[in-house]
Amino acid sequence: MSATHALRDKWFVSFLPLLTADMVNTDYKGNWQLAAQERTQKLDWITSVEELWSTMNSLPKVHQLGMGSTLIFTRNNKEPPSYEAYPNGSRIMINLLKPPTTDTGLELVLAVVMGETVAEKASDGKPVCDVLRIAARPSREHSEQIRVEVWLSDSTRSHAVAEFFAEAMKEKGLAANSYNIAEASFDAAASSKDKKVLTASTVLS
Ligand code: MGP
Repeated sequence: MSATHALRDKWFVSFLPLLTADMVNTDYKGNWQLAAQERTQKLDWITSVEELWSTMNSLPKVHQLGMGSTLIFTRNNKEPPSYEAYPNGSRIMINLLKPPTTDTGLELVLAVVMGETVAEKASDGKPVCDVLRIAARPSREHSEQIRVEVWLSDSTRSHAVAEFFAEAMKEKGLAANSYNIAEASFDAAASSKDKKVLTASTVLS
């Protein structure tokens, strides 16, 4: 057996099948958190780098998970991953538009968040990225697009973390037109209006 490389924290992997507003309203009286809690499928813990990649290799590709479903990684499984559980938080949306960025970009985000490079480089060693949510988001232009959301417990770190991702993706050599990065708040009403899109160039300026 080769040595295993323990992660600083363990991460819990779960899967949330499509949850529409109609389903939440009809079956759960509009309570999204309750709906998510009941419908989430618990998969496994990840405690080492090796387990991260073996888990990723054993899971179906994001596009095969089913329309509207989400793969979720939660640090220490400490909070149910809902906006409500992150009152001081924010999220960074990373849209990976086309292959090969859909694979290499996803691997990069997983590695730097769980390997804590983001914490070291963008938040003074404090781990603020607590949730990763991955979903297929096909569009007419990009049929294989996936979206990776990184949820932060501390919104004051949001810009530095977004900048770090932009820089890391550039360094990795991913084509500038194959992804975009945006910061957003958790304010449900504002979330769609309030997305601040940062292209690779604006985030680095
Ligand atoms: P989504 O699956 O994150 O996708 O949420 P989408 O369509 O990109 O939504 P966006 O608003 O993030 O751009 C689909 C919908 O489910 C949201 O618009 C909310 O109505 C609801 N929803 C999702 N989450 C993660 C939460 C949550 O944590 N709390 C509550 N109350 N509603 C949520």
